[in-house]
Amino acid sequence: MTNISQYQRPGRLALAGAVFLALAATGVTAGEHAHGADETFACDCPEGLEIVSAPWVRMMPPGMGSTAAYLTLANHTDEDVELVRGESPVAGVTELHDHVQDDAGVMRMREVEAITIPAGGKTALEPGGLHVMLIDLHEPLERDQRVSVTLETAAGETAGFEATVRDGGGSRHGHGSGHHGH
Ligand SMILES: [Cu+2]
Repeated sequence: MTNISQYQRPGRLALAGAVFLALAATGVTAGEHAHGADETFACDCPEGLEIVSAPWVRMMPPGMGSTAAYLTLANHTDEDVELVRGESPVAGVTELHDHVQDDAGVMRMREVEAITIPAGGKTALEPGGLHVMLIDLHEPLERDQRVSVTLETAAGETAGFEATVRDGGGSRHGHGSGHHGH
């Protein structure tokens, strides 16, 4: 456990620290595996819900006050799971967003009331589509920083995980295209 300080500023995020401890305890190293759609990643998730892609947060240029988190969730239960809320200690406001095409054919993001993970299915949060919007960042995020994110279901259960800050590649539109309305 000597490496916590590499990822967390001491004393800053008790919740993030707790999640990190949980990650370490399970022996899962999230963020190291980009392959394998059915590989699972550490999550303090409700029964039947799993994270099946490495959660990540887009590294933004200096001065950008918001960014987004991405991951793929699998629902192994026989009922749809609806995510209705998000929270992160790094952001003043956390929202669930999607991208939709406007009348002029331009993709714009907007807040959605829920993100559904269908029974027996998967839902991908990825650039250009669904995402967890992190708004009013308290401090600029640093590359490889681990960001604690908690999602809440309509049933009031929570899915807590850590996402690693990394570059988004830049080839796909989305949060890198400068249309932030926040
Ligand atoms: Cu957004």
